[in-house]
Order: sequence, then structure tokens, then C-alpha cells
Amino acid sequence: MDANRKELKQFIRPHLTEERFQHTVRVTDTAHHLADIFGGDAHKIEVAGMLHDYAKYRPYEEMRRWIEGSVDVPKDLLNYSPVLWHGPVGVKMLEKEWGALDKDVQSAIASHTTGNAIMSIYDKLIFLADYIEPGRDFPGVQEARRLAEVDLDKACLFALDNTIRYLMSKQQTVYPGTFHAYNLLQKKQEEENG
Ligand code: DGI
Ligand code: FE
Ligand code: FE
Repeated sequence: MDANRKELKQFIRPHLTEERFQHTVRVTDTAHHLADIFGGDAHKIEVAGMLHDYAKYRPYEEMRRWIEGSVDVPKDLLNYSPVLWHGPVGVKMLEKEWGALDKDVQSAIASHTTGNAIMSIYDKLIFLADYIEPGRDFPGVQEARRLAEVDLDKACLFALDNTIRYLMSKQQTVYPGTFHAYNLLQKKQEEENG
């Protein structure tokens, strides 16, 4: 795993700012910490964490072309903020520029900004690690970090709820995938609470 991190660092470095590079390392370390509590294959987490923001700084026009030209990227992304594009588009770019990636890794990268209607353990770990990594500072992050130590689903639900509220308070659109993820985990809580 360590040898791999060096390789992954060398690969992503030219594509990211120093700040984003450091964020990426913190996300990966945070995801490993969460996996120590909740489970998950360390190598998949390493690759997904280190590559999750790979496409963050690509020109939006280039991202748009990837969305238009890839059958397996949801076209409805084009109707929402371009800040949501770097996950799904990153998967396509990585396929070409890095090589074949594990399906769990692809899914975790693709859904790290919004979540999705299914949310595998890897989707949850990367989504939550991105939200709570130690460099983040926003209202609610401390509560998200507290929940992350005890209940992965509750912590993800809290993050989704907080993000939706934040976007609405700014009168911004909310991507349907974000609501799908929220509904999935909210329903699970309702079932657990009887
Ligand atoms: O790439 P990062 O900065 O590490 O983090 P990220 O990929 O989670 O992107 C965060 C941004 O995405 C933040 O500005 C909130 C925004 N965001 C998350 N979900 C949605 C959203 N923006 C819109 N418009 N709709 C969403 O559903
Ligand atoms: Fe991101
Ligand atoms: Fe990130």
C-alpha cells in the first residue's frame, strides 16, 4: 500500500494545486481511519481516496465533452452545477490516463460529491472522508466528525442533510442524486427506529 501511495502521489500531483493535493492525502487518511471502524478493503480506499479529485481543475468545456460522449455518465449532470462534474468525469479520464479501475473505486470517485441512490461502503467512506477531513471548517463539521466515529450511515445522512440545507439557504439547485442518497439513508433510519 505504501509503494502504491508514492505512485499515486506522483500521478496526481501535476493535476492538482498544493492545497488540493494536501486535501487529497487527508481524505485518504481519513477514509482509512473510518475503514478501521466500519470495514472496507484498504487498497480500494487508498486508490479511491487518492484519485477522487483528479479531474477537479479540468476546464468545464472538456468535462462537458466527456459527459456528452460517455454512455455511462448521467447526462442530467449538464443541467446542474459544473462543480458536480469532476467525480463522474474523473472516472472516465482516469480510465484513459491511469488505466483500469476497480468498480468499487469507480463508484466511490463518481459519487463522492453528491452520493447516490445505492451507496456502497466505499461510496460512504470516501463521501464522508471528503466531508470531514481535518482541513474542513464549516458549521456542522464537528457534529459530522463525532457521528463518523460511531455510525457511518448517520454521519453520511447528517452530511447530506447539512449540504442540502446549505444549498437551499444559498438558493442553489440540488442535484437529484443528492436527494436519492439522502432518501436512502433517511429511510434506513426510519426502519431502524421502527
Ligand atoms: O471537491 P471538493 O471541494 O473536495 O468537495 P466536493 O467534491 O464534495 O465538492 C463540494 C462542493 O459541491 C460544495 O461547494 C457543495 C457542492 N455540492 C454538493 N452537492 C451538491 C453541490 N452543489 C450543488 N449545486 N448541488 C448538489 O447537490
Ligand atoms: Fe471533489
Ligand atoms: Fe475532495
